[in-house]
Amino acid sequence: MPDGELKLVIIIASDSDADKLIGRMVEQGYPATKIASTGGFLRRGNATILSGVEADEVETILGMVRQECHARAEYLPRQVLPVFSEVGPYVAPTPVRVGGAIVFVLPVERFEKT
Ligand code: 2BA
Repeated sequence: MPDGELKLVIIIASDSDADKLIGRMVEQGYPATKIASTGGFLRRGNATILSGVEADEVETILGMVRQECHARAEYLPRQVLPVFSEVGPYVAPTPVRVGGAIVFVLPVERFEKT
């Protein structure tokens, strides 16, 4: 990896979106590692992608994330949601954001490849 300023991009996405995204990243020559993960709120499987890139490549990756990971609302019974577990017999489904992506961009202090 070249000596410019490095960033670690961490992307949390649904499994299906992450598969499409990682396919595109690798096709376009960006390094990527996919880790199986689980959302703390919904307890559903999702995927975390790690990509160490030059600072000026971050926007390109974010563009791919926006194209491949679309948020939508899913209506879930309140009983399955941890914050609404103490409700009465009638419970209206609650909209929850699913899909889309959560992205963190971190500075990389040091990178070594042995
Ligand atoms: P989960 O924790 O399973 O959350 C799934 C979705 O449920 C969230 O979508 C959000 O719309 C909703 N949600 C989460 N906590 C909630 C709460 N206390 N009350 C009401 N609704 C709540 P996203 O925000 O798109 O997050 C998708 C996944 O990204 C999360 O799955 C989690 O795995 C990760 N994530 C989101 N924000 C994070 C953060 N600040 N740090 C680390 N991971 C994060």
